[in-house]
Amino acid sequence: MTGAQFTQPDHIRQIFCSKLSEMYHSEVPLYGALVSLVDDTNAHIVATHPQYRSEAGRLRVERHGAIRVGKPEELHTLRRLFRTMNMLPVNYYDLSIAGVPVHATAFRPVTQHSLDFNPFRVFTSLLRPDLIEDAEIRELARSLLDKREIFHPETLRLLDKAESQGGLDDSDAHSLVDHALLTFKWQSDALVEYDVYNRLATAHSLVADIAAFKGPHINHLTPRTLDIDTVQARMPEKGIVSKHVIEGPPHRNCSILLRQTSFQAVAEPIYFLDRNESGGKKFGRHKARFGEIESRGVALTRKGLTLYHELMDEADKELAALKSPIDNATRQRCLEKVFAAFPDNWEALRHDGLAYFRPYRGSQSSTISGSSQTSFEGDDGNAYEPVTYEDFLPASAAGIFQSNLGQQQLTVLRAGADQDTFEKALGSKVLDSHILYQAEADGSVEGSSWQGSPAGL
Ligand code: OOG
Ligand code: NI
Repeated sequence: MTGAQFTQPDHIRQIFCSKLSEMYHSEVPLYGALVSLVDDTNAHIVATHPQYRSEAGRLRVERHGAIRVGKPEELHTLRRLFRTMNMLPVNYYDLSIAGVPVHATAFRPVTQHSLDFNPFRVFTSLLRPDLIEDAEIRELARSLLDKREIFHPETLRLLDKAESQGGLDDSDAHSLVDHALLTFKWQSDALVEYDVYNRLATAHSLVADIAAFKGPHINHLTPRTLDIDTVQARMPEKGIVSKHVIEGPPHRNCSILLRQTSFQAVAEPIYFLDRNESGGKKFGRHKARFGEIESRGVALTRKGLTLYHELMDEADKELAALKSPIDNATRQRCLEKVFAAFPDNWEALRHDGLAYFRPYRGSQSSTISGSSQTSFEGDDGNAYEPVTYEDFLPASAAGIFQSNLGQQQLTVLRAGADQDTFEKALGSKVLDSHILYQAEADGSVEGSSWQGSPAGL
């Protein structure tokens, strides 16, 4: 078979994303309510702000999702799976900083062409049993994970085939998507008894979420909105209980990085094994799955990120000094005040080297939330536009994890980052998003293909 007969990896990603979203709609109906609120809000903004019109299509399908796996081989196979969809691991995220015993990467398209076609990303965490303080629970989790197989044999066969021939024809591509979805699906039959689940949860509810189940159910999907403040404010109207605060930077004229909020995870029915009754089940509940929304701004350079972290630290200190629980309005007011020190016009951001910009591409203007105008003339006389931030923020991710895992006494060890072990499990290095953004700014990104391996993967 020749390359021309293979299904485009970008197309496989598009099918996978759309089927996953359909599956999640049916599994978590509240996600559907959130998506229609986001679609409504976006439609209103697009109707009143013509600069967004060319991107309305991308907005309707844009999603990111997240899964959490338990053992190195699982992460390794996920890398092979996402590779068939042109999704590569970008950045290493150490969540142990927030007492969450996982480290992570995001699989995503890496070229502008691929991102424009369909920007689907999956934040993928791997459990770090070494951070579980209690040795017995650590071993329990390890032995449960050792015994499970999260991939259908057909998924594994098709991955071998894709790798040996260099691609998949249409029927194999569809079959791969359908079998891969089984891994992401919710399974209400737990792998363990109720008391085993509870023991795992005493180490960390995340340990139970990963090790007590047969598979790494997709735990959220996230549509992108042009007005996150409005969606957050309107969630109660739709009977959606939102997370208390929006994570990330404040609302600005020139949006930076990523702002996120979610609704609280729903308590779903689970049937635990019951060792007293042969074949019997014990009914219980587990909270893991939620819906999230995001709004994306310009990608910041290392210099811009340093300033961002300084200002976030300053705001966090101010907020920590307040006695009362912090509501979203208080948090946003404080952030807006502190972020007055972060330039808020495109040319200043470009001139000061705080954010990434590329030569203006014409009508395909960037979908930067909340900004009235995205293309501009630099003081060198050239036209520019911002490069959208396509990644995640560890502090925000930790906030999202925590709001959905409940307030619990954290007993995990804080051993620091361990990127080497993560990359060994993955079977490759993670890409550095700064290199990708810089290449985009320089106009030097080559189209990525199945065979081509950008940035030396
Ligand atoms: C992942 C949380 C991280 C985000 O948007 O920052 C994430 C998880 O809860 O598994 O998805
Ligand atoms: Ni997320």
